[in-house]
Amino acid sequence: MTNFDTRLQQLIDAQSTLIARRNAIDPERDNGIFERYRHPVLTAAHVPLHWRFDLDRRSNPFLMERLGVNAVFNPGAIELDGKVHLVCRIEGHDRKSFFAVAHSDDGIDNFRFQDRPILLDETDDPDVNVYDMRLTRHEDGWIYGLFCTERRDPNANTSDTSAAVAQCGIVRTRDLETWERLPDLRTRSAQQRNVVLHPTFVSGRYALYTRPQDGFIDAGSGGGIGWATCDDMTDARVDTERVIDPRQYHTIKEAKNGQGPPPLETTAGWLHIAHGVRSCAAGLRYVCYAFLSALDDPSRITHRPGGYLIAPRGAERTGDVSNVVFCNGAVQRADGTVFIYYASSDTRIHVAKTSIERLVDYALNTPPDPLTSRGSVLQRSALIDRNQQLMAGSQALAKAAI
Ligand code: M1P
Repeated sequence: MTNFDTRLQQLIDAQSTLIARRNAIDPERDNGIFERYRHPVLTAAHVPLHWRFDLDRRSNPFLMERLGVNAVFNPGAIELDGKVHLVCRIEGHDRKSFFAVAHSDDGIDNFRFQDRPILLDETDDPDVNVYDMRLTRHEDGWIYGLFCTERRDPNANTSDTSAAVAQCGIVRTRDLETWERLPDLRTRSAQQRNVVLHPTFVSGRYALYTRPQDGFIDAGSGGGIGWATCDDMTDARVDTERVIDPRQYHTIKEAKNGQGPPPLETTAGWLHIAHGVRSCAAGLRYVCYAFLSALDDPSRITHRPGGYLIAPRGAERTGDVSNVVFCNGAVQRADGTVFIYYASSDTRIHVAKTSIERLVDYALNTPPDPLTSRGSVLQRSALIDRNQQLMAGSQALAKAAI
């Protein structure tokens, strides 16, 4: 065997072992709300070898990775034909992101990338970078993918090579194989990210969660999760955006926030997963949180459990952009199981398993953020008082006071 053959076999074996590895719930991180798994479900190392290496021994005798993959993260998620499909954000060594579909039978193990990356059609204003697709199975029969399209800011000085404008790109598909590009969403806001299509018509119109913002990074005077409606997704324009979930001082969403996946329909209301961002000495910290809105009016928030639902833990804390968890994909299966796909530190994808019943309980019964330290102590004292009464009558419960 030549070095080339030996290396190729090693690469194939390592990737096969990685893909076949069974994941397991991590018992040390049990909070009753969801289960985390020990290993990420997708990483850069899962990307097929023939997407990265030139496999021709004549042109690549050292079997080098010619088109490296830096990260696989922020997937949209959907169940199709009984399998869980993730439309992942893949970022190459060149910093460009693109989309590719991976699927798994059970939503936890053996995610494999399909065919080849998605080659999106362009609009008249070509995208420079695309990322973070939200997949919505709409009641009109289409699966829509709303994503961020980023281009250089046309008004930036020549010397400014980082100013960008983010807007919402739109595609639709029926099978995750053929994608029809539609015109970008038009709003009155300078920038848009994290735009998500609601799965049902609301008063006969398409409804969108938006995230108006002034600048590329800063929400500025904008920010918050907005609500807008439009008549037609093939020419999507909104006149007004109303902020339904604003940023708030000294909370997990102080700097900015954004809707995650399309909300899940439950008997108690629409269950939303979103991300909130705050500033700290280490930079921006991204966590996921949840809220519930009314079934008959998804823009009316009825319950706001305080604090975060998912924050980065352990190895999740580090990566390309550390201290980040971000979720734009979740799948609700027929038996009520919910898989929340979240990425850590803009580097890899994890799954958390829960159920609709548990998420609804969480949303209905987790107290709201009291907004002050004193309020927080009063809230916790009330819990302690109730528990002490219970513990006084139960030896088993009394052991909890260790
Ligand atoms: O780097 C963290 C996240 O930053 C952006 O999120 P937001 O629009 O809320 O600022 C996005 O670029 C997202 O992809 C990224 O994970």
